[in-house]
Amino acid sequence: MGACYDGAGRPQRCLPVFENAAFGRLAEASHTCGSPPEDFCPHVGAQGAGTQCQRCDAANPRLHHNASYLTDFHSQDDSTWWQSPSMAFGVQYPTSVNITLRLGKAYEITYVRLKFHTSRPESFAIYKRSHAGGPWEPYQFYSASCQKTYGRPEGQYLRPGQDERVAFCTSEFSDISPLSGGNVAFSTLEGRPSAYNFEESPILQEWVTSTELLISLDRLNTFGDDIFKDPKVLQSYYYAVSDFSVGGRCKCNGHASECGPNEEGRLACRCQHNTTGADCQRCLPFFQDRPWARGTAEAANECLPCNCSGHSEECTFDRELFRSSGHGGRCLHCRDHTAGPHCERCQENFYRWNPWAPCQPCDCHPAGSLRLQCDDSGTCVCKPTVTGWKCDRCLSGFHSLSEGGCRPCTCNPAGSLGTCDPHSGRCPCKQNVEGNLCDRCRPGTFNLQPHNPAGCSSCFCYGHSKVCAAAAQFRAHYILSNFRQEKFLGDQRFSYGQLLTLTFRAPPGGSPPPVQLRLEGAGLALTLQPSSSSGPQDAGQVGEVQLGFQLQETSEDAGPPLPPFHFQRLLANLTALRIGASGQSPSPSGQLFLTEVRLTSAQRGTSPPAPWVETCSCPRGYTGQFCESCAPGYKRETPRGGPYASCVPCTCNQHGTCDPNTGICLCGHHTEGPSCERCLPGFYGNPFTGHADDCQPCPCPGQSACTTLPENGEVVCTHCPPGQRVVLLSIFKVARL
Ligand SMILES: [Ca+2]
Repeated sequence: MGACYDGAGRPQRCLPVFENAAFGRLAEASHTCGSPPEDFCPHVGAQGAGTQCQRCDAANPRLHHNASYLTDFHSQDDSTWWQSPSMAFGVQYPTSVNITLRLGKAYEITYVRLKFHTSRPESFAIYKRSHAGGPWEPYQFYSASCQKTYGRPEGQYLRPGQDERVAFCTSEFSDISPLSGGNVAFSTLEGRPSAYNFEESPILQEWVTSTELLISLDRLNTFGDDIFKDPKVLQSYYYAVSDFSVGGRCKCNGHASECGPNEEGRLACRCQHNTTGADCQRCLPFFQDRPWARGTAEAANECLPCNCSGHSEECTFDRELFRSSGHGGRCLHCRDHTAGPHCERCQENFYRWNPWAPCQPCDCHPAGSLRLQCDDSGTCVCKPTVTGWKCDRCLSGFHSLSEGGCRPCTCNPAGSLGTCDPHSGRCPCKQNVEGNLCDRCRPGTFNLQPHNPAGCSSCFCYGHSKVCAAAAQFRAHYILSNFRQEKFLGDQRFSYGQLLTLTFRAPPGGSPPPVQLRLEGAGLALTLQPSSSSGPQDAGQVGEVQLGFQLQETSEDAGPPLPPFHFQRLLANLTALRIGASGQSPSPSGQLFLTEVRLTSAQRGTSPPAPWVETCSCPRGYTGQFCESCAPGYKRETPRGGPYASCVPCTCNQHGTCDPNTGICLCGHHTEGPSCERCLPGFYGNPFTGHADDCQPCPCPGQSACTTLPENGEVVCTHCPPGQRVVLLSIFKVARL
């Protein structure tokens, strides 16, 4: 019963020692004899003594009978007693004499015993307080007149279903005899059925609990001789108690084996089993895993610590949590970014690799993640177009991460070299392509095509224009070999950027032959390597191998490097096309046969379209689809200089147009000469002023030739017929008008 833990350290029910709780505690009495000093006369027959009166004097240490004698050491032979004033001082019903005993804390009381020095009272009652400051509750009534004095029936029995916390009234101990040494003992549990199941009866546990006891002495027993008011007789009636005992234990609810003064000097249990409070009636703050309960013989019911996983030292009891999980301690203020009733998990939007690791923020990108919570590895769940551990990057092919995720790249596949920049969405363009989406040819180029490494082809226009577009009226056309070479020579501009395909019949196991193509023309030469090869390469089979050469300066390993204009110039006047196989024979087991040469070109028509043919926008002075001609009124700067030569205005003094190739003027207005710089014979005037009437017919007979005299402007006929004279122009002019 004593130790709160067994030899193995397991908790067990423990109780403070059973004691006389009144012993040494000073009781208070409402009335005590001796102030002023008075005589009292014990009854004849008491203790066999004679009728000798004695004196009670509160001021005299040898003659006082104050309340300290109630709870001092009791000796049968030499007893001390407390005594009230006698009936001569008015002590009798309805005046009560009260004795109060404060226990200082809750006790569980087994009995209350009074040993009277005189005879027992006719009526007295015991009251208690269950807790400090509570009401006085009746505990037991002793009376020869229960109904009359206390309004209660006499007897000690309970009706079925009745509250067991009921005070009985009994007459058993109210006789006047014995005249001295009468003993009354009240057993708190006697006559109460649940006493046999005390540990399971909170009602009786409360019934025996008491912090303060009150003995109310209400009516003295007399022989009836007091009615004559004889002072000697009245002095023989008084209350006197030699011992007041209270058997019980300090109430610690099974969780302490000792009681003693606490820090404030108040009596309290020395609580074990993680309990606290004066009566160990609560669990310690961090021991809220299950509800507090009294320790019983079967179960210590010790308080259990909260499980806060080491992240909190504070918790409260949560009934709902206890009901659902069996552990009611809800931890408070979880540290280290933990959460949950036991700080057993990470806070929202935090994670850890294992239960022992510290919680770390997920840091999921707010725009790129579907939610801010990551998994145990810190990996966030990304929106469909987003990637990365924290969803902070766009997937390849997407850009500009924002609230809606990433936007798809919209690069023009023909013009771009890959996917767009994940931040700006800008596409990487091929050499001749521009625009954020690589969907426009740069100035000077046209015909955006996926197979074109530069994206767009350079305008040719014989070097006269930088502005061109795809022509509408051309269709694809293939020049096939029957080994008549001329077909592949001459003007092959329409093959610019297109494929020349060589087909070989290869022996079994043959590898692509190391073939290169050499182009010559316009004083230029160029070597191209195959840009593609195809055909079955299965070992053991005779198959066709096709090698494609892209006729473009940007082709693989084109050498020497040639600007696009010159490459086209070469094609425009192709004089030789040589196919060369270098190195060893492709296979020791057989020969390689060239079976077909196929050149993609274009000719007039509509289908399939050939957008690689240009239509140029020509500057002033040029005309033709490719600016290959001089416009009317223009001539080659170099006569017969060909399409590459510049066109300049005709120099015909505005008397006619000129031949675009030779520049020779077709003169009108009666002029002649390479630049119409002369009047025709028979005409005169100044042809350099540029008017239609610059040259006038000579006013000579038969319209013969004439001339103007430079010194005075006179016109004189130079071929006058014989016998006619010169006529002055001025006169003639007047005459003519
Ligand atoms: Ca005593």
